Amino acid sequence: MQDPGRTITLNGFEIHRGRLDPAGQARLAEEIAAVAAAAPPFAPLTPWGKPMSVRMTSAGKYGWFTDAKGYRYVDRHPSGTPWPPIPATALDLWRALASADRMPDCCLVNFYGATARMGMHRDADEADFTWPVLSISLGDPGLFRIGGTARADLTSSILLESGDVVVMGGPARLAYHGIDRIRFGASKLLPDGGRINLTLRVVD
Ligand code: MD3
Ligand code: FE
Repeated sequence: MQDPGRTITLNGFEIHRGRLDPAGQARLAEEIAAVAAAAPPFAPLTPWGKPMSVRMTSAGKYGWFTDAKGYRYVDRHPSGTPWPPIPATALDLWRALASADRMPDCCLVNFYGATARMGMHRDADEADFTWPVLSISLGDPGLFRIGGTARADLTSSILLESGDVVVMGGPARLAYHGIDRIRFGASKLLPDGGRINLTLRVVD
């Protein structure tokens, strides 16, 4: 283990604090700028017709998408172009912390502005829940809320900061989670401020 003092487990979530150093964070932010240039972020419509406050794009074979037809993975950006490749820095973290045997086929990129939030939900649109999900945080801190596998389970909160990496595997893979709010302006990493979260997923 690389720095055992900074790895903690909370409700089955493995949290690697500061796993990406500032140079790695800057490199990944540039790689994401290239993804956003090829596949511009958009605010997807929930099945209820309301735009999400988080803007999103994706990289890899599949991107996550929602509209009136519901939640699903799609193989193109709404513009019709295929999703760009997953950033190398994110794949390196997947190899080191999640699996060396199978690479992810989706990197969902979430952009949080000052008032963006993500309600409590489970990620269950993938085919095989034995693969973990890996999350990387960049920019402003976000207040992450973690529950159990039932919506009514008690929750805990933890602040995710730039460079933190979280692995959700085992029973935690189907736990409820969300982002209550971000601390806008606390980090100088991103030119426009705000928070970016990447989640790497095996979809097929
Ligand atoms: C636990 N994103 O994109 S990352 C999401 O910070 C999502 O943008 C949040 O929830 C964010 O779906 C939280 C942490 C996370 C991601 C996926 C999970 C936790 C998870 C999948 C299963 C269990
Ligand atoms: Fe999620």
